[in-house]
Formats: sequence, structure tokens, C-alpha cells
Amino acid sequence: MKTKRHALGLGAALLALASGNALAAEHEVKMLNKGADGNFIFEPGYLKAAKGDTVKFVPVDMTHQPQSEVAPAGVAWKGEMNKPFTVTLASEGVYVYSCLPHKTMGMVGVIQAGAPVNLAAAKEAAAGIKIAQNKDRLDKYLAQVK
Ligand SMILES: [Cu+2]
Repeated sequence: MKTKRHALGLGAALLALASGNALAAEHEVKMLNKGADGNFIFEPGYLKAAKGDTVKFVPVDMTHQPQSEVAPAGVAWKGEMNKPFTVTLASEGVYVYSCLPHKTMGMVGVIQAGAPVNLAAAKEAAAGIKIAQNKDRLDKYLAQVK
């Protein structure tokens, strides 16, 4: 997992620390035809982040399109095919998302922003997602939410 902090001068960083402001991180999730754990997959499939962080979906391979399945506070989002897409994790909780054309192939992912305040509802909604292949992936990702 690659996490990139915004570049700040030391003075600004110290000021931010002194004032108690956490620096928002930008995370990357790759959209791949073939990954370390199988075909048609997001990497990382489970991502731990903080509220206020951003997640950039990177179209390493083509024909992928990220979309939310479950989001805290019901905030839905949808990227465009073959384009980088950035989501701000405005609400704390568990986000479950999928790739529109490859959802049934198990191209799904989980993002945890801060505390998993909606975990029970997220698990229930995730169980309703129709996945034909790589059925264990989503459960594996959700099991990492702590
Ligand atoms: Cu896809």
C-alpha cells in the first residue's frame, strides 16, 4: 500500500501538529486485470484510512469503473470508466465498493475510515451483493475491519 502525505514544509508541519490538525493522507487503490490475489481486483482490497483522507482509484488496466455499494451516511459515488477517480472519506465508517463491469467477478473492495461505526449495516448490505466468482474476497476484506 502506498500512502502519500501532502508535502509540507517543516514549519507548516510543526504548526499543524501544534494546532492539533491531522494531515489528510491520499491513498491509492489500483484497478487491475491481474493482481497478487487474483484477476479483476482492487489493490489493496482492504484499506485502512482516516476520516478526511482521500482515496484515488488508479486505472492501471482499462475497463474498470469504481462505484460505491455501501457508504456511511448513505453518500453514494461513481467514477468514470478508465479514468482516475478520487473520493474524499467525509464520513467515518466502512465503505464497500465494486467495479461496475466486474462486480459479479468479485471485483469489490472495502475502505475503513476511522471507527467502523456502520459495520453491522455494511456487512448486511455486502451480503446482498451478487457475486459469482471470488465469493470469499469481500468476506476476507470485511474480516480485516477492526
Ligand atoms: Cu473492473
